[in-house]
Amino acid sequence: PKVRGVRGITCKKDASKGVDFGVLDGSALRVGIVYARWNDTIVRNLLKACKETLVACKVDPNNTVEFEVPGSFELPMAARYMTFSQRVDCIIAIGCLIKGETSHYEMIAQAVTNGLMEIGISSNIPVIYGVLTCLTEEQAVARSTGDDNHGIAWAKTAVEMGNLKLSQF
Ligand code: DLZ
Repeated sequence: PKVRGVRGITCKKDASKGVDFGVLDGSALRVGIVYARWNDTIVRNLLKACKETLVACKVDPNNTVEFEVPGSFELPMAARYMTFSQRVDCIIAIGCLIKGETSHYEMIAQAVTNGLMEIGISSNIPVIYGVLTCLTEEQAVARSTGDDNHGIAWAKTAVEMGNLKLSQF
């Protein structure tokens, strides 16, 4: 099936795995990225794929700004700081939570998920949920490397949502 996307771009829907984003043009966008240092190797791979995809979608690297924070729990606060300036059209929050032996993981995952959604809704700036929540390190590696590197989809989602935001004003 075909569905109408933002600004008349037609996107193909792939029933098996989310959405084919079609041709994305992010040349008008200012993009914020916040990322966590915990699980650094994983996060760096996600960040790299994300930034490469933004460029492939014509986002000008001079129109991006990055904040680094210690862990995923700090991502919502950093995203909130980024919204204050109103100088970004979308924000991508990148982190990786890997389950340990206690309930800490569930607590942080829930707080971060709710926090990021709340910041997007309250600021009118779309916040892309780029946090891997994995049971094992192997799961995290699989989702941060190769064609299944989730940073690719997060960048495309940011461009689509940023354009949607711009089209509302
Ligand atoms: C403390 C902690 C733990 C145990 N695990 C992770 C993790 O897997 N991924 C992550 O991004 N951060 C982790 N953190 C750090 C917290 O996110 C946070 O930085 C600290 O609790 C300080 O607020």
